Amino acid sequence: MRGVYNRTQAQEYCNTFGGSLVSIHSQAENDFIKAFLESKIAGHALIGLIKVQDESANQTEWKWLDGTKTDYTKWNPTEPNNVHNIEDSTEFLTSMGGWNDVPIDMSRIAICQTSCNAERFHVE
Ligand SMILES: [Ca+2]
Repeated sequence: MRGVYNRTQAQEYCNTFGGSLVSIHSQAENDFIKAFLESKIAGHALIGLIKVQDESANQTEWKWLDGTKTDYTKWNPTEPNNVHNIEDSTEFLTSMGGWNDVPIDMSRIAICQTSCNAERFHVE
């Protein structure tokens, strides 16, 4: 976790050490992220969930930047609400322990993960 970036910059930063913006696949992982952000006194942070257009189905879907399956979601109540129709990125709101869709250029602290299971979260 480091710095304040928009989504593109955040993912580029995570890529510099072979990682990606974090993906979350269970309540346990979500709880871990919440506790981690609380320990850093961080109110919110970008996670790796992005909205993409599925041309064939003519609809949008949420996908993780690391390519893993979207098998768990933890949207806060009334989210994703796609305010002004431009909310294609996702932030973790620490106080609520859930997610909010935000504009793609929204700058936040980045939470990265690496592919090494034993050292999944890169901390700075
Ligand atoms: Ca929203």
